[in-house]
Amino acid sequence: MNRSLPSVEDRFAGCLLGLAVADALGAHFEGESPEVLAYRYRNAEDLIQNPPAGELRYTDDTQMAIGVAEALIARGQIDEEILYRQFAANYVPQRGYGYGSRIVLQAMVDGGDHRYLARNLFSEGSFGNGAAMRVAPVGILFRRDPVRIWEQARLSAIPTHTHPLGIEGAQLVALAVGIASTLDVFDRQDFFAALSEMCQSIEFTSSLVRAACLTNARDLGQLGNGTEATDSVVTAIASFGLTPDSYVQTIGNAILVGGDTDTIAAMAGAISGAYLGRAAIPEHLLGKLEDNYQGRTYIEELAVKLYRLHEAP
Ligand code: F2R
Ligand code: MG
Ligand code: MG
Repeated sequence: MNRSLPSVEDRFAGCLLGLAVADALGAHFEGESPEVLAYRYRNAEDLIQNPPAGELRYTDDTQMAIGVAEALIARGQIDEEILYRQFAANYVPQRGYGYGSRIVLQAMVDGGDHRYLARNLFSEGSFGNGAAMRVAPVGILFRRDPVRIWEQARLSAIPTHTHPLGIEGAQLVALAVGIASTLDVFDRQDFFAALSEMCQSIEFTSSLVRAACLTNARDLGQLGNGTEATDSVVTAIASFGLTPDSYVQTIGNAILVGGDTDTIAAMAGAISGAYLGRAAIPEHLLGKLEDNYQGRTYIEELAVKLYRLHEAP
């Protein structure tokens, strides 16, 4: 399909704002079943055209992505100490954090042994999707370097997610963002092949194979809709892969899957925004996104700073 190509700067804004808008919209439906959502909305378009009334407030997904972006801007790459500091400085429990992340972040704020907690709260650490939901700034900044994306995404995960599947979920989302942001034309088989090439676990590899074969958004739920990385990361990637030319379809279908709707939509929205650019995000949603401290304007400023970093010699 012919399309007017977004500029690289526009893709940076599309990625960060695409994440925030999708997270904030998806948050209204968190925990809902796909059956109830199908009863309320005819399809993705219907959902997007009829969003809940009032301001769209983002959740932990965007709050932590802001921390990742700030850490990258501060050092040009992930620096463990800076990332801890940003996560702690931005911690607002009311944004709705995962159980494990809440405990680890509170320890960062209180000066507790957060490293020990991150490794031991769960056996082998967390495999929740909390590292994947916030990693998009890594993918867009290192967009032309898959090996760097893979390593930087790992570093961005470990403050809270040390389990190999929690880390790999983040690596896959970052890579999907990076690849999408470099494409003029989308080729589904090439896209999934590039992700599978880097993938190490059986869990994600088999899920990517299934995602590459999906032909109908109604089947997205087969890939999962929960808070574990293996239950949500590939669902989000597959939603983008089904409708690469429409941000509306991509995040609408991601929400209609139900369950962890803010996070599945946030990951899908970041990838879609990186491919389509800011203009693909409906103005009526963007205009409803909160714009107070660290709101829409601030997120857009972060995107500009990340872009300048990307362009710097
Ligand atoms: N938590 C929520 N939403 C519910 C609360 C929202 C409510 N409206 C409110 O205001 O409070 N959303 C956020 O959590 C998800 C990200 O979670 P994260 O950061 O990965 O947390 P955690 O606890 O590390 O992992 C999530 C769950 O996965 C299971 N799990 C993880 N590792 C495990 C292991 N090694 N063994 C067994 N189970 C493991 C646990 O059940 C974890 O609690 C996002 O949806 C974000 O939006
Ligand atoms: Mg959330
Ligand atoms: Mg969530």
